[in-house]
Amino acid sequence: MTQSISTHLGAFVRAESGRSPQDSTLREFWAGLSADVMARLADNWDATRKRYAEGRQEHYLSAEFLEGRALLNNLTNLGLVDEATEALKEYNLNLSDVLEEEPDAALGNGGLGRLAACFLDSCATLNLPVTGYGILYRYGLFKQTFENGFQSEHPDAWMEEGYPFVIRREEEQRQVVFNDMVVRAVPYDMPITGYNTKNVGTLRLWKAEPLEEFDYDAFNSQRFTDAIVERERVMDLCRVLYPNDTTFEGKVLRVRQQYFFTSASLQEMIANYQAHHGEDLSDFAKYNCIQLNDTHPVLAIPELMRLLLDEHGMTWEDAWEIVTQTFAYTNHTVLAEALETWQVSIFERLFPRVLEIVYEIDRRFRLDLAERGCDQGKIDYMAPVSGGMVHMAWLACYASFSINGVAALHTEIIKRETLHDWYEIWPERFNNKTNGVTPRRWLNQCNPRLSALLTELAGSDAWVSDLDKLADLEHFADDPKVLGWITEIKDANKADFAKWIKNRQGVEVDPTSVFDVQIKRLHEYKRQLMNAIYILDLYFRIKDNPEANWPKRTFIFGAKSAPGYVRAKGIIKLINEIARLVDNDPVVSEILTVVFVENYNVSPAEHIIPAADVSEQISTAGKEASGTSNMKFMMNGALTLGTLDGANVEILDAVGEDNAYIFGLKEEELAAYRAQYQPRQAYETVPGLKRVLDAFVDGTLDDNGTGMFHDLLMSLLEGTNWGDPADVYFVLADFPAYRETRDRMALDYADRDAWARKCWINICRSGRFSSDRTINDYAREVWKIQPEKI
Ligand code: CRA
Repeated sequence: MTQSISTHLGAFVRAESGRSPQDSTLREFWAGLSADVMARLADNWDATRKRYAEGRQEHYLSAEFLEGRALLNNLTNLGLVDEATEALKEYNLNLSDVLEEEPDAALGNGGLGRLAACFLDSCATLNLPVTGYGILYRYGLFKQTFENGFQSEHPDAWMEEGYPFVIRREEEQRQVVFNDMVVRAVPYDMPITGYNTKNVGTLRLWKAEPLEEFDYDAFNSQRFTDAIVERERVMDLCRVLYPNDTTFEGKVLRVRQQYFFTSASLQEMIANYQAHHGEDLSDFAKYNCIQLNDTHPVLAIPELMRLLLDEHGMTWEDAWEIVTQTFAYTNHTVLAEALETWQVSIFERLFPRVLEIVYEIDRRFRLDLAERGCDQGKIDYMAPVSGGMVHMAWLACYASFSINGVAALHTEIIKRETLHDWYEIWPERFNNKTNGVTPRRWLNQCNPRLSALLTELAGSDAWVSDLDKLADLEHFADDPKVLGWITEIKDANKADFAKWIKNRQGVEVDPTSVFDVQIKRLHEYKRQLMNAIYILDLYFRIKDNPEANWPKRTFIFGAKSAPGYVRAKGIIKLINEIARLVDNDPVVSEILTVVFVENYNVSPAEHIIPAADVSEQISTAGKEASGTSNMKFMMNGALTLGTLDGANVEILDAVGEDNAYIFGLKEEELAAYRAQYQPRQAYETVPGLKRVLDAFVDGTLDDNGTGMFHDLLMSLLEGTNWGDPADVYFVLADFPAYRETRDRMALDYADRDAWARKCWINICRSGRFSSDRTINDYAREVWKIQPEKI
């Protein structure tokens, strides 16, 4: 199809709305334009799928894909942005208004899910034969509202009104058998377009459906409810994404979800192999590699064994050989509470045969370790099954040929601690793959002003698919004209954000103030609480001395808390209370604004990040495996205010100490510090701290009688009744250094040229943090795949 968008747009919109375009809604224009895009990529998509099916492929198994919106990404990749803009003008519509109609596909919680989405984008752009497999959740991550400052959660029925970017492939359905039910797994495919390429990759999302729509006999004999209940039991499987970030949810339904999508995906891989390479599966690992995105898809290991043994008649030894050459495992966290373990009884109930296989893996593992001379204590600790639990991470480590962490520091920590015993026995399996983010969405699309400048200075847009090219532009750091442009661009982006947030939440922000941003899931280790304490302290300092020359600042937050994570919810309420306190003060509100962006998600991030001056990356050292918003901010010329944690370490390496603001205890210092740490002493002696912390409970701030703020205070000063020490995350310990560094940063902002210079160096040195670099490393070192350009 080569005709311009304007030729067809009216017809596509009519098909969506059943009305003339003049009477159609913006949403119907979005749907019509999206349908046009799908029509345009169909042939290449088909050709790509066929091509990838022939050779060696990588399969990315992930319980989460946080895709966000698709239309702008696809229009950009197909080179259709200008045409779409023109076509919409004929109806007096703006492309940006139409784009805002699209719901976010929020099939993920946070970094891990968004990473999977960035990876697929890079694989498409690099023409790599990679397919993503996940679950078509009917409800994505909950929608967040604030009710009187408290988080409240609402269902996100993201595709209920129709979603043009997935295609149901009825004919490729599979069956997944549980002990207590048999379900149909129906694939819904989402095309993943790449930049400057015809290749179109695939994200395959499985939906669970009953074998029969409902039991007609039951229905006929008036047992309506029985007929419906059975059907709903199956539909429950994919109903909702578990809203936990890192901490894990011990629910049978979650294990069911994991088995459901891994089994369906493996069946497809085997069928595809046999269609192209014959019945004999001996060479399966030659043509297939499977990346396990954390432990959520680890059931694929015993399930592939089961399929090879029971359905394809292989011996244990041959099957195990294939399995151990097929799987690679990525660890995303060192937080103990996130290492999934499941009760044996759950497996027994859902899939006894898989349990039998897990026990056999366990038996052989124990023999293997005994032969290596390990003592019984160590064997019991490392065994896949112990204490009535199946340890998914241990199973992953035993069966995978590659085990990687997601930033250099994180990989060192898993080698030294989390997975140390495995590292001792199989050091060659361990490798680092520092995360990355796609510069298409996170720079080219979300920051058109900066992108235009980069393209102009570089003389082409080649940087969009080769971000290292930005290094060639670094010399402009000494060009005052360019520094002026950088400042103008940032200011224009900040004005856009001001309009957007005013429209969304009615909040007024001053675009000339410093925009200081922390956006990420709400978790104690990420220390949004330390950020809040700083703001409250600043509030008091301004009250003490209103005449001083305080720089104007806007503090921006975006964060969802897991619904059951009470303390995280307390921190949300606290920040909202501080926002109110500041806003109600006639003096301080002239200088500070605190904005908590409601329902933070991928598309709000696209509005926030280009407008940021300061990127808050302040986790307790050693706790944030990588972080990925740190990279997005860097690309958009925000300066990092951070600890030496996760990928911050590598950002600092790239830009140098003059171009980042680093503070706080280092990971290797924490253990010794803990031995003598007395948070109460910090509370008594660090100037200003007592007044701030007392304000939690003395009536300055109101938690509406919930006791939440008292609990926050106690978590810092007393520890908890379940054995945590006081201030587990060293908030009060790092506070003085944080305050000093953050104050200094705000003052530095006044010299806009010097500031712009630092921004520019951050932008030009962000090449290493493109997910293209990460994916090239995986492709070369782990997956052993080559580009297959159609
Ligand atoms: N919560 C880490 O905490 C990391 C992402 C992606 C996380 C982040 O630091 O950037 O993964 N871990 O690697 C995780 O989900 C289950 O563990 C995350 O998103």
